[in-house]
Amino acid sequence: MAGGETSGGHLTLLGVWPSPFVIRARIALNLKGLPYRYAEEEDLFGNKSELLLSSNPVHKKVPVLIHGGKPVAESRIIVEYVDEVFPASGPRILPADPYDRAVARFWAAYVDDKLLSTWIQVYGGRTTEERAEAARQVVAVLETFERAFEECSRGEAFFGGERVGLVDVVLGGFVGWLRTSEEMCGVKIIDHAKTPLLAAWAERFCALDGVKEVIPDVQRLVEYNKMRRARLGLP
Ligand SMILES: N[C@@H](CCC(=O)N[C@@H](CS)C(=O)NCC(=O)O)C(=O)O
Repeated sequence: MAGGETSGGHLTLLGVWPSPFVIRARIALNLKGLPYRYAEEEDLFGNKSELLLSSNPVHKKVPVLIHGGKPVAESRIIVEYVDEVFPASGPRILPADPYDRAVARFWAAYVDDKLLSTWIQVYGGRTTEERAEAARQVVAVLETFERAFEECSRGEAFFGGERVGLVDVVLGGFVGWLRTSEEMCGVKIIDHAKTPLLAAWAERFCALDGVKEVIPDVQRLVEYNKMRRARLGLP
């Protein structure tokens, strides 16, 4: 099926390339091997497209997946949606066992509740010291993920075990940004000495087909962050 056509109609993803939320939705679609049209919002912070405003009138944020004309918003919901709607396409992202599924959802939520809220100051903190302090706090959050990896992976390559699962996709969307921390504030966040399992996981995950194409290059993200900071009047 070409041009985004699937059994329930065309798939279109509205996004912007640097967004960790969009990246996770793209990873899920890619890993499932689903054809979709990717539509980049040209001016997300100045002039949102009519399609975005009408598809996600509550949050007005990307990503939005439009399936056969019906919008699905919120990245984690999109990841779960494509896995549920296309169970036979590609590998399953959600575990079959209800307890394992609950655990995966717990850690996926922790990415947004804790990692994102801590990291946001690395991105938007006022001074280099504020940003470096936020980066040190992110390292502490990753130490928690190091322990979670040990528990969830059961000695295999991914949080999902032998195969990529929900936590891999949700955390994986952030890896590009976590890798830019050293250039942004002088503190390395993905640190082989402090979180060796996670550092090895990040390399393994980013080398996968369907993932490597959508994780942005560090220098491109650094330049993007400089541009956003200038627009926000941050030094
Ligand atoms: N909880 C949302 C967050 C999405 C989000 O924050 N998207 C940002 C781009 S990274 C956005 O669209 N921002 C536009 C705005 O704030 O107006 C999700 O998981 O999809």
